[in-house]
Amino acid sequence: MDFQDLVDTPQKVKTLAGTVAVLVAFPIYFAAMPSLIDDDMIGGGSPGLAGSLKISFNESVISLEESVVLEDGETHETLFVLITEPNMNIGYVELQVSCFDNDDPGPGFTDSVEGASDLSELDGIEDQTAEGQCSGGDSGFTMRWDITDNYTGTEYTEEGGSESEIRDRWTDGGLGRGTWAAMLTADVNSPPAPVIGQIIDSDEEFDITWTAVTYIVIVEVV
Ligand SMILES: [Ca+2]
Ligand SMILES: [Ca+2]
Repeated sequence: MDFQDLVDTPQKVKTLAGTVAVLVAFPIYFAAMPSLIDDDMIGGGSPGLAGSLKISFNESVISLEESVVLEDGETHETLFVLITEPNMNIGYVELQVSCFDNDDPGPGFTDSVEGASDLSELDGIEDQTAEGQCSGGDSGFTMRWDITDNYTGTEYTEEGGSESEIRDRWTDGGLGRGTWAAMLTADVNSPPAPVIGQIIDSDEEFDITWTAVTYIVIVEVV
């Protein structure tokens, strides 16, 4: 195929002209618009612009604590209204309920607690249920919702990415603002016949902690 074949119809002539125009326009475009080019596309030789990117997270923790004493079968609704600064993302939200049943006359009648979230006010976040024994150590239960996928808050460095890609990755998508609610139900166990002179276990105290870890992404050239 020679040049004549390329230009033997009006359509081919137009296509060829378009191709040449793009080839000419591109270097001018990049020369005129350096601010549109990602720093790491410029390559070596530009101190302060090229190199690895360090991604870190400036965290703020928002928390709410309350305690409640419940009898057997009694329920308690706990509420956590989460409002963030406009530029903050939510990494994750945790609900921790702890208890320690130490008011039985002897072993074998450990209290427990059940929990069910009600996130009907929050779009796009799944409800959870959990339960746990009040038996010391790792007692009660914890629910956790990851609002930003894979968020740990751990600093890292990256080669070859762009800042906008990184900022797109570290976002909560606007989820999680509003009222977080959960219902607790106590299961209090005590010996069927009270031992004379001993205290009967009739209730249990629950410590409730809501925690939201929020962050701002910081991207630096290193
Ligand atoms: Ca008990
Ligand atoms: Ca108890």
